Amino acid sequence: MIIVKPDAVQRGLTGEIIKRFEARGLKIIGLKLLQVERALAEKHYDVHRERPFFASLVAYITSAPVVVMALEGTDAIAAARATIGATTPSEAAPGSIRGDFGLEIGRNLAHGSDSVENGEIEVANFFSDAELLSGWPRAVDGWVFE
Ligand code: DAT
Ligand code: MG
Repeated sequence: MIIVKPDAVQRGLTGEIIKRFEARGLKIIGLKLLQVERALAEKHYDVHRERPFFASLVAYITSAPVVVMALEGTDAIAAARATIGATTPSEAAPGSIRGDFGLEIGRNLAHGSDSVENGEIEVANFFSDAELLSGWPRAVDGWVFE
């Protein structure tokens, strides 16, 4: 589960960010633009509820539209998180999304689930079953997956 965060959408980086996951071979099974409501934001960031930055995290993710994306593929969690880069953009590797486009932790452009289990929970929080096309036959699959 990927979120192209409000700063990335506002900066016109949505296409650039989607492109990186798509080019890597990850298969898009869900994609939409939405304004995150406060309740959904608090649910999404529930593990951080007791952290001092929780309020600013909720304010940030609800501040403007986001693009959410559900991806499928070999080691999708590890691959997507490497493509996103380290949490603090100023420390993220060049070539990663955060390393190429960001500086501050509170404007770190993209979210990626940290486990398959959390990914499934997050996808269910953001998408209805009807909005997901799991396992659609992509023409290039045989050239991406062995
Ligand atoms: P990631 O987004 O790399 O998975 P995370 O799950 O640890 O990082 O934290 C979620 C978000 O919370 C992160 O993208 C930015 C914010 N955050 C994390 N640690 C923070 C900190 N020490 N100060 C401010 N914001 C923080
Ligand atoms: Mg995280």
